[in-house]
Order: sequence, then C-alpha cells, then structure tokens
Amino acid sequence: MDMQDIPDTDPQETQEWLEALDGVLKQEGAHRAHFLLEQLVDKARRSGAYIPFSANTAYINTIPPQLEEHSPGDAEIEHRIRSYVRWNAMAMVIRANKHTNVGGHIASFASAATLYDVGFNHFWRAQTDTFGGDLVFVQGHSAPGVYARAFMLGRLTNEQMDNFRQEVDGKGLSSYPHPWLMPDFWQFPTVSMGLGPLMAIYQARFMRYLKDRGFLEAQGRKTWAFMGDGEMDEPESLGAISLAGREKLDNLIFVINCNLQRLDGPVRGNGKIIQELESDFRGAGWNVIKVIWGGYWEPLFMRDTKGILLKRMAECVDGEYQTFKSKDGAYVRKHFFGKYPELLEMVSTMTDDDIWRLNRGGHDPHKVYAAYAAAMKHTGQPTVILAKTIKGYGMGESGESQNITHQQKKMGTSSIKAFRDRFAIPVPDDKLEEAPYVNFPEGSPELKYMHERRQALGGYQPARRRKAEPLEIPPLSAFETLLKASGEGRELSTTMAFVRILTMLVRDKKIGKFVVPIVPDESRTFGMEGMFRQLGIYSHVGQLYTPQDADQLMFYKEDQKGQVLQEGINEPGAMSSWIAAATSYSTHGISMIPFYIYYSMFGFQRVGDLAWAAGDMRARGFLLGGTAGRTTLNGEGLQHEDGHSHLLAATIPNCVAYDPTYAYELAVIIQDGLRRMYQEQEDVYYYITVMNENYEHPAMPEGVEKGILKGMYLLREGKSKKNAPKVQLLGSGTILREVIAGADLLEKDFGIAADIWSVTSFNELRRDGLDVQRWNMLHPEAAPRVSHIETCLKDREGPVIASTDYMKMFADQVRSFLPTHHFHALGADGFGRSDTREKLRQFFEVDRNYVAVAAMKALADMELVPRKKVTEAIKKYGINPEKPNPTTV
Ligand SMILES: Cc1ncc(C[n+]2csc(CCOP(=O)(O)OP(=O)(O)O)c2C)c(N)n1
Ligand SMILES: [Mg+2]
Repeated sequence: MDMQDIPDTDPQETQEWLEALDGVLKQEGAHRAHFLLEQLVDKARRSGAYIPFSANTAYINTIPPQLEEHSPGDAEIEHRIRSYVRWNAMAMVIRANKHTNVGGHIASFASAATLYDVGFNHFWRAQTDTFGGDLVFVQGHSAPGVYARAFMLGRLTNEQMDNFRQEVDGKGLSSYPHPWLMPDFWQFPTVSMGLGPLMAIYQARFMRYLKDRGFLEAQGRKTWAFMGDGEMDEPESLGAISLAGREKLDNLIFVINCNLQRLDGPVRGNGKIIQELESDFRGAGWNVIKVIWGGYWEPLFMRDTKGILLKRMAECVDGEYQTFKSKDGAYVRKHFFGKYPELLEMVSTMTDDDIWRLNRGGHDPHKVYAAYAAAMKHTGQPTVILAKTIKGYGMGESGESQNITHQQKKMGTSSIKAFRDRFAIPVPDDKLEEAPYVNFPEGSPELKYMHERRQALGGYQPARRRKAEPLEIPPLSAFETLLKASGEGRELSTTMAFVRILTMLVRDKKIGKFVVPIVPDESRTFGMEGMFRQLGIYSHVGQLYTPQDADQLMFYKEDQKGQVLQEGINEPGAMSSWIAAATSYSTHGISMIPFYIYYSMFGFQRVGDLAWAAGDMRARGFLLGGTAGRTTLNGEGLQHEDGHSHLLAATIPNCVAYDPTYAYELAVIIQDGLRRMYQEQEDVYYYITVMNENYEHPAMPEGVEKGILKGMYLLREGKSKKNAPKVQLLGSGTILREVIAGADLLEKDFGIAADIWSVTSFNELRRDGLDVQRWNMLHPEAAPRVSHIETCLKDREGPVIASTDYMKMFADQVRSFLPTHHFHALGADGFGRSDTREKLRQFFEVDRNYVAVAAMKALADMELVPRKKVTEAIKKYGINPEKPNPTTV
C-alpha cells in the first residue's frame, strides 16, 4: 500500500509523535532525528513488521524556505535580462522560419530559462589561466537560449542570429551544440538524448582521475549537465547513475528540467516524474534536491496546518498538472483547489490571476539559486536537481503546456504580443510580426551587470579550447623490435603486438604518463593483465582488500594513482571514459592518449552513437577493435564475429581506420597517429582492428611506411614467366595471409604470377579516391590527379582480386578507383557462426582456394585463360559450386 493510501486511524496519536519529532528537530537537530527514525524503522522491521522501503520524500521542495541560501544578485535586473533572453531565443527561431523551413525549438528553453540564467549569472566559472573551468552540458533543444545570451553579450552578431540553422555559408549557428561546427563555442554535443547525461558522469569521473593522478587540482570544479525529463527514459540517461553514486562524484550536478512533457505528450501523465526520478537517484546514492514549488505558494503552505494542500499536491498526477497550466486561474481554482472545501476556502480571497501566479519551482530564481548553492556545497555525493517547470512558458495560446508545444517554431501575432506584454519587451505593435531582437544599450545597468557577472566568474561561456601543448612523440625507431622479423617459429597476434607497443608507450619518458589504457573487463582476453600490477587499476579509494592473487607477480592491483581504467562490462561507459580522455586536451588543456580496446563486435554497433558524438567533439585517441574479423575470432560465433566494424567506422568522417596484418604495420600506424593527433593536433581519431591469430611477422620492407599510412603497398612482386598472365591480389588483416597462400597456389598449379598488396585501409583508399575523383570532376581541363590506389596499380597487369575478413562491401569500396573493371571482392557476408578458422574461411569463401578461383575466373573473363581452367581450379580446390551462398544460410 502506498503511504498516501494508509488511513490515519488515530490523528491524536499521530500528532503526539509528530510533536515529539518536532522537539528533537528543534533541540537536537536533523542528524539526531534521522538517527531516531532509522532506529524506529529498524526496530519495527526486526519485530517482523513489513515496512516497505520508500526512497521518496513528500512532493514539496527539498530545501525548506528557512534554509534557502539567498542570491546576492539584483533580482529585478536579472528578471529583465532573462526576459530579453527569452524574447531573443524565441525571435531567432521565428525569424529563421519566416523564409525557410529550418525548424527550431521555442518551448524547451522557455521552460528552462531560469535554470540557465541563474547558472550563467552566479555559478558557472569559465576556464582561465589559473582555473580549469566548470563543464556545462547544455540540453540540445535549449541552444537558442544560450545563443540569445551570447548575442546580448556581443559574442554573436545579428547576422549569425539570423542564420540560426543555416550553417552552410559559414555565418550560421548550429541547430544544437556541435563542437565540430562551432569549435570555439560548444564543448559537448548533447542532442542525441541520453548521451549527455552518460558522458557527463564520465567527464566528472575523468576529472577526478586526472586529479588523483596529479595532473590537475580539483579546484572545486564541477560538471553540470542539463537534460529533459523525457530524456530520462533513455537507458543511457540513468544507466550510469549508480557509478556516480558509488564513486561519490561530488563534482557532478545534474539539472533535470521537469516540464512534464516530451515531444508527443506528457512524460508521466499517470504518475509523477519528479517522484519517480527522486527514488531512482536516491537509490543510486545521489543527493536529490527537488525544486517543485515557487515562492508564491509559501503563504498557502503556512496555512496548510492539516496537510490538505500537501495531500492534494501528492494525489494530482502530472497529466493534471500539465492541463492546469494550459488553462487559467479559474480552471485551477475549480479543478485543483475545488476538490476539497478547505482548499477552496484557502484561496477564496485570491483572484484568478493570483492563482495563476502560483509558480513552479523551476521558474523561481530564488528557489533555483538556493538549489544550486546547496548543490555546490554538497560533499560526498553527486547532486541531482529536479526542477518543475512549464513547457512553453510564456507562449500562451501558441503552446504553453500544450501537447503540441515541442515542435512550435512559429507563433501567431497575438501570442507574440502576449509574450511581449508578459515579459515587458520594448517592441512596438507594428514591429511585432518581424520579432526583432532586443538588446540593452551600451552603458545600461543591465548590460553592465551581465558583463560584470561573467567577469566575476572568469569570462564568457560556453567557450571551447581548440588546442593544448603538443606532445613530443617518439620516433618510429622507438618501436624497433616490432619492425624486425618476429623470428623463426615465433608467432604472435597483432593483439600481442599492440600490447607490446602500449607497454613501450607507457614507459616512454615524455608521453608515458599521458597514456590511458581503457578496458571493459577484457584485459585477460587481450593479454593485458600484466598492466594491472605495472600500471595499477584506477580506483579513487585505492584498494581496501587483499587481492586473491596478491602473492603473484601480476596481481590485481587497484590504486588511487592507477593508470588503467577498468570499466567493467560496460562498453558505453568505457566509450564515455575514452571520450573524456580523448577530449581532455580541450576540456582541461592536457592531451591524454586513450587506448580503448574491446571486442570489435561490441564497438561501433553497440556504441555507435557515442562514436559519432566523439567525432563531433573532435576526440583524439585510439580505439582498438580486438579479436576482430568474422572468421578470425573462430570459436565464438554469431554474436561475436565482426565483419562490419570497418564499414561502420567509415561512416564517421574523422575516424581513420586500419586493418593491419603485421606488427610493423601496426607500429607505423600508431606512431603516425600519435604524431597527427598529439603533435600536429589534427582532430581525427583512430580505429584499428587487431586479431588473435598467431603467426610469424616479417621484417618491414624498405620504404613502405608511406604506403602503409595511405592504405596499401606492394608486399611481394610476382615473378611471371614470359607472356604468362598476371593478377593483382589485395588483402587485409589476417586474410592477407590467405591471399599470399592463394598466390602460391596460382603460381604452383597454374603458373600464374601475382603481385601481392597489403591493404592496410580500404577506408582510407576510398576517401583518397573520392577526393581525387571530385577534384578531377571540378577541374576538367587540368592535369588529372591520381589516387593512391591508381598510382599503385596503373602500370600493373591483370585483374584485381581482394579478400578480407569483412563484408564484401569493405573491399568493394575501391572498385571505382581501379584502372581496370576486372575486379572481384571476396568477403564474409552473412551471420557468423562457431567453427575453426579454416572451416569458417571456407564457408565464407575468403580463403586461399577462393582467392585462386576468383583470380582464374577474372582471367577467363579477360580471355587470358580458358574457362575450363576455372572449372579445373574449382574441382582441384574441392569447392562445391552448388554450395549455398553463405549470406543466406
Ligand atoms: C536519441 C534521440 N531520440 C529522439 C530525439 C528526438 N527528440 C528531440 S527532443 C525530444 C523530446 C524531448 O523531451 P524532454 O527530454 O522532456 O525535453 P524538453 O524539450 O521537454 O525539455 C525528442 C523525442 C533525439 N533528439 N534523440
Ligand atoms: Mg520535458
């Protein structure tokens, strides 16, 4: 039974208990009261009584009026500033949509204006020479409000404002916070719902990691994250709150704008989102501050001695609260207060307008200030502020509290007029329709106040730093052992080669400490357990236990100064940590070098949206898709064998992806990645697949570095007998070795020579090809440029055959840049399954036999060998031509 459904069978007894509690609160304080209450509950439970746990408190503000900290600000000036910001935020959307249909949102910021205003005026400190700055995640759809304020401060021009959502000509403003598009302004992309809250938690965690490892001082810096109440339904929004609670991240403040609505309608029409979130967050160990009611309610609370008003507030559901605010004072009187005669009596001397003025907490700057001040002071827990607001506040008949409000981007003149009057905006009637921007004149107290407030907080926000001090990257020779042959009989996988490189990097005197190895509970899979002891696993509290394997060399060592981020089975969290580290150059001015290694199958397809956000954020770091390839991770089967992560990587414009085969290729790629990202400070990030198949690695051939980086180089030249046909064989990753074996078959069985090309990146070859093709199209009379792949193949004979451990589309990317149309791409399309590598490669038709058959068929198509030779090859290699297509079985 819910608390509110239990009848009060003995009010006098209730009163006695309450008075006793009051006495304790007054005489001995809240701590003692808390202790006594817990004792009572504990006693009752021990005696066998069923007392269900409730993480909820009453549906009132958490901070009682007498404990509110008062704002030192000038409330009247702030009100005028906020009114102008509101107007301009609305105006920019209306103006942008006058002649275009670019869209935009009015209602979200209208509900959140006070929440931002108080932050900008009093709390959010900018990055300065001596202070690291607070990190503020702005809710995506509230961007117009942030632009409006920046405009009033002279940071954005009229022209930029008028080009809201019209970015192509270079003078516009992004629809939402996008560092890629406004790299000096926005820090955090938030508009894909759920990613902001998740990333903010890991930003706060990473800030503490940097502090514990001695890179920076805490300085009381905070991460603030704004989000919508509808957004909280995304699993990503709530998925990591227990981590924040467990790690006691008191440098983290969530502000959830509970306007009770999402896009289509109410968030919890039949319940109360604030109460639901309260229990979620309290259960996860957060400090919860509810800001439900504004100050105008206080006289009513004082008179509510019997708790009837509270009861009414508790029994109303959000759907009703929304409806109330879409109507008027008379409706609220009748339907809210009218339920109980005592309440009607309570408001009998109030006019309908007075009733209408009864405000919600999130619109009361005093309540919001008090909540923020309390959050800043709170220690030992992260804080969430649940602020109740009205969606479309001020939009009147155009959308206030209406289900359609989210998508309103136009307002009728009568609504604009009402908005103007409500917020006292100096725009004459005849100008209303064009919704001109308003600003405080130079020298006005309001403008002075706005600037002064920001100066006191260190400068303007949002602002983003583009570069940090470059790092000194070791030369390729530092990885010498990997450039040499592994040696006769000494087999290793590219994963092992990667771990060696990582080990060398963490030992590097110049950059070793900046390296951040990140794993989602798979260190042992990748052979990285040696790093547990060597580097330590980061834990803010160190290690409070003797690890089971303490007597071993490589024991499980947790350490406050640990370097490794062990995220547990949590790819989205690990990815968020990686993003925090990969953007640390910008958020903290310290370039960190994150290497996040994971099962490649649980990468892009699992956390693809975060990978996209990372691109937007100009993240710099390495992602390692471990145990990659559809046939190379042999035993695991359908859900583990990745044949498409490279294609997903190709969808991210600034993600550079490689599928290397040999240790020296890996060394060249990583060394150059370090140079590009941390020396040259290019805004790219790397995706590299590494495999678990062991084989010998040759020494690096002379002069192949450039080719490795561009995406392909000649590995072995075929020696053909005079007039014998030739083929060009391309391969990547482990399947390159099948290609080499296929070349041997062709030579041995059919006297055909093959040039073998190691393709380290089909993705990069395609990008280069497209770029060249485009340039040539636009410069029809200039000497044509030549793509790298064409440069490699243009003077070579024969058809081109490619085989990889990925879908055919992967190698097929280069088709249109080849000098010949005789091209066949082999690849592993279809669902994976468990078996041996040999069987899988046969099944997916990517092995040496298929390479040879594909080459023979292409030669036959060019009439360089008779067709019956192809049939002969099919028979010779035991291929059943009637075998079903692996894609379909
Ligand atoms: C992942 C994702 N899904 C859907 C959307 C589309 N969308 C944008 S805002 C919105 C409603 C937001 O409601 P709420 O979080 O309550 O924010 P409010 O505007 O009410 O403050 C939706 C569905 C999105 N941006 N991201
Ligand atoms: Mg909402």
